[in-house]
Amino acid sequence: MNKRVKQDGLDDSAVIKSVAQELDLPARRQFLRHAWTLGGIALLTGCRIDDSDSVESMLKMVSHFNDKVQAALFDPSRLAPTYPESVMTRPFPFNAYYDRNSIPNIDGAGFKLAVGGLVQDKHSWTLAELNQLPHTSQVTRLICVEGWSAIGKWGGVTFSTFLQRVGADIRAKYVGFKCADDYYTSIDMPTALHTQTLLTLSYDDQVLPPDYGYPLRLRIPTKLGFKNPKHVVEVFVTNDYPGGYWEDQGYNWFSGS
Ligand SMILES: Nc1nc2c(c(=O)[nH]1)N[C@H]1C(S)=C(S)[C@@H](COP(=O)(O)O)O[C@H]1N2
Ligand SMILES: [Mo]
Repeated sequence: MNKRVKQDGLDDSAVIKSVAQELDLPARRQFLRHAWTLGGIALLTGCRIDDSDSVESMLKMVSHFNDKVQAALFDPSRLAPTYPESVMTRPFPFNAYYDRNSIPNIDGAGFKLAVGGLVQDKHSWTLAELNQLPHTSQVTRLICVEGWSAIGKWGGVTFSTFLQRVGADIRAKYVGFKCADDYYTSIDMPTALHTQTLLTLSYDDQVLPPDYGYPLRLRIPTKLGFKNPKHVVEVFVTNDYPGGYWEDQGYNWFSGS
């Protein structure tokens, strides 16, 4: 990830501590065991991630972690902490592999979400159709591996509801996402079906702004920020490992709890 300064003034250990404190004891132990994937590797390794040497060593560490072990430990009933709106981070940080000038400019009126792979119904969804599905919202923390975190409010459709509507084969291993920029990522099916995984259409009760992924992003509070794709244009269900933009450069694929 590119060089940047932390955006919300929190220091690394404060981030780790405050997340850990939200958890009850068994979950906290679990969290602390996995903290280097959850809270940003820098937090535990003491690697500064603003110079390329330590990014290298960080990536090496990450690649030792076994996705299968993490998947086996995954408990779909474990919830990410939620917060009152009063502690939302304002302004909420923008992050992407490019700067603000390059945010994709998407025409919502013509927008369609493509749906592919192991699903019964492959019709593309307009925003109006998506807005007709039942909506919910969450105030959760987005944790970026670069060493910052922020609390925001996202609204939209519980992703499992959407998967049900399209007749997804939930025995499949992966759900993949393609974005309007060159970004892509993928998640395991248990995470796709997790109750807090949200097909997001709004931020802070407003139409999702371009910064945060207009018109559609996946919000997955049990995963690191880079597994929360913005500007999603296609969802597909597959048994073939789809990888991801950062995952294919060495970042741990599971990256979550
Ligand atoms: N399409 C797309 N989605 C993306 C990214 C990106 O560059 N492009 N960056 C990821 C990373 S690394 C983070 S931390 C979050 C940042 O989300 P935010 O801009 O809403 O804070 O988006 C993720 N989703
Ligand atoms: Mo990130």
